[in-house]
Amino acid sequence: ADKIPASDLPQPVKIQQVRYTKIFINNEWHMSASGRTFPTRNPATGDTICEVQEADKEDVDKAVAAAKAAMQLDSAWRKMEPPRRGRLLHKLADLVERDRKLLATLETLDTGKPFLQAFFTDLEGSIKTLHYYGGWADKIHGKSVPVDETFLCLTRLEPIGICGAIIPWNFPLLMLMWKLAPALSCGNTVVIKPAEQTPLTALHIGSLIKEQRLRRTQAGFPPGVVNIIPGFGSTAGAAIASHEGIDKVAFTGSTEVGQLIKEAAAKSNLKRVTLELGGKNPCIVFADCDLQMAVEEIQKGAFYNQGQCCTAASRVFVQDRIYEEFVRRSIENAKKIVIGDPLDPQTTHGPQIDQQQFEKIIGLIESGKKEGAKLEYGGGAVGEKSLFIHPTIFSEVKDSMRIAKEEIFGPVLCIFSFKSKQEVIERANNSQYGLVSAVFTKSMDRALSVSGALETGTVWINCYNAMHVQTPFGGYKMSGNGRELGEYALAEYSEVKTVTFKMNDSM
Ligand code: TXE
Repeated sequence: ADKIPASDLPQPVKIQQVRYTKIFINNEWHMSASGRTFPTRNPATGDTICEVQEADKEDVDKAVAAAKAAMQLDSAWRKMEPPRRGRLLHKLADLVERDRKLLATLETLDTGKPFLQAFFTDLEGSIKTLHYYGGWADKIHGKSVPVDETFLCLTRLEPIGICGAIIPWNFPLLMLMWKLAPALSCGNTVVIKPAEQTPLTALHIGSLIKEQRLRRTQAGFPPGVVNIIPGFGSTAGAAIASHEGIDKVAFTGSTEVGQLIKEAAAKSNLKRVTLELGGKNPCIVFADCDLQMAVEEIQKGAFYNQGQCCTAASRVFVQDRIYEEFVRRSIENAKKIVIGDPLDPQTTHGPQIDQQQFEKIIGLIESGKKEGAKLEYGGGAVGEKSLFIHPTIFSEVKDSMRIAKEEIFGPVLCIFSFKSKQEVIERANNSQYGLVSAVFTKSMDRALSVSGALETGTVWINCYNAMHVQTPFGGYKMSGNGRELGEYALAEYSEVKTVTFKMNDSM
């Protein structure tokens, strides 16, 4: 967005009334079985945007029945040629592109994230994910495996079946696409639960699936392939995790709920589980780095999306020789952040998602002050009765403090100082989490040796939040199980079957 002249920047669209607020099953819109609805709110204003039908167990059962019927061996979906599955994903990407401004506006209203970030990151990433897995659909194949001359062994990759997806509120559309696109590419059917705070973009995707189907020239996804059920975690979400008819569940959210989901999966039908959970991500800034670049990249990492990222740069270890200068420049850089109405293209920092998250973050900021970290910038709410929090910088943070150990999920940058490489690797790895890390240095030898030692699923060198749909993403330790994105995600949505032929006529 920095390179585009201001007059050419996309503008949010005016939304008088949100059109899609019901439960999407079998390519049709449904009222909730209980008759209940729930409000979805704009975190920037506190206003209710609209009421949404509230799915519960009964609605999940209906969605699973639809997804199961669509998965029968003789169904249109099972018999569809793989290239056609790919074309449907590409076509869906085109419809998302067509509605890009509308979707980015809905995302901004529902999450409070700045519109241009929604437009350039969430929407760009969603479209790329659909195209990428559209490309894979006809390239997912097994092997022939040499055993001995009396047998011929083949492996086949088959869909797992009905895949549940439980989505968080920080990147509602993007996290949905990370699950929907590989699941469909591999030939599965899906039951998706968006977060209760942010159901609107997911429901708009339901309308695009339905529209695709209605076009006479090109049949779309058959009914039941994609089902979207807005509702709460402890009801609809829990019903997915423990459902006997669901074969796999993919979850992004808190580590605590990730544990509940794995437990429910184990106690029900041992469904496959992939989890993308919290992080407490270390960044290591060596004295020989490009300092200004490190300051800017790390600050984006810490404050992007109001700090509500599982990848947030949350433990920044700076070598003692450049420590003071790093802190000084970080404060200067933070002054450039523009807090305001997320729909205004100038705004770079919006509100937190809801009161609960707001209070958790303020509580952690207060704990930092009490435990003796040095508050360098920000440190509290912006005004009264709002969900906005000032980007906050603490220096002199000690490893034992709560802000050093707990995932804050808010705009708080914690700066630590270190002396040696050995020491900093041990401290960086001293966490239950292991999602991402970053190393800033001009020495490639050091970058390689440190990246080898860090216990995280991703290591960024001289960059931050450099996400690509082609590369796998996921966590070590309690940051999760399995990988999303890239070729690796295909394995998370496929079963491998060995087919062995006896050859009675061997030479
Ligand atoms: O997450 P939840 P919350 C972290 C972050 C944040 C904390 C709490 O630290 O402060 O989690 O956020 C559904 N069975 N992350 O409470 O509850 C819920 O409806 C099945 C990290 O919002 O984990 C929503 O769809 N599902 C993160 C989804 O889980 C359940 C993103 C996530 O909500 C459920 C979000 C249950 N019992 C929060 N309970 C990341 N990794 O990016 C809730 N859900």
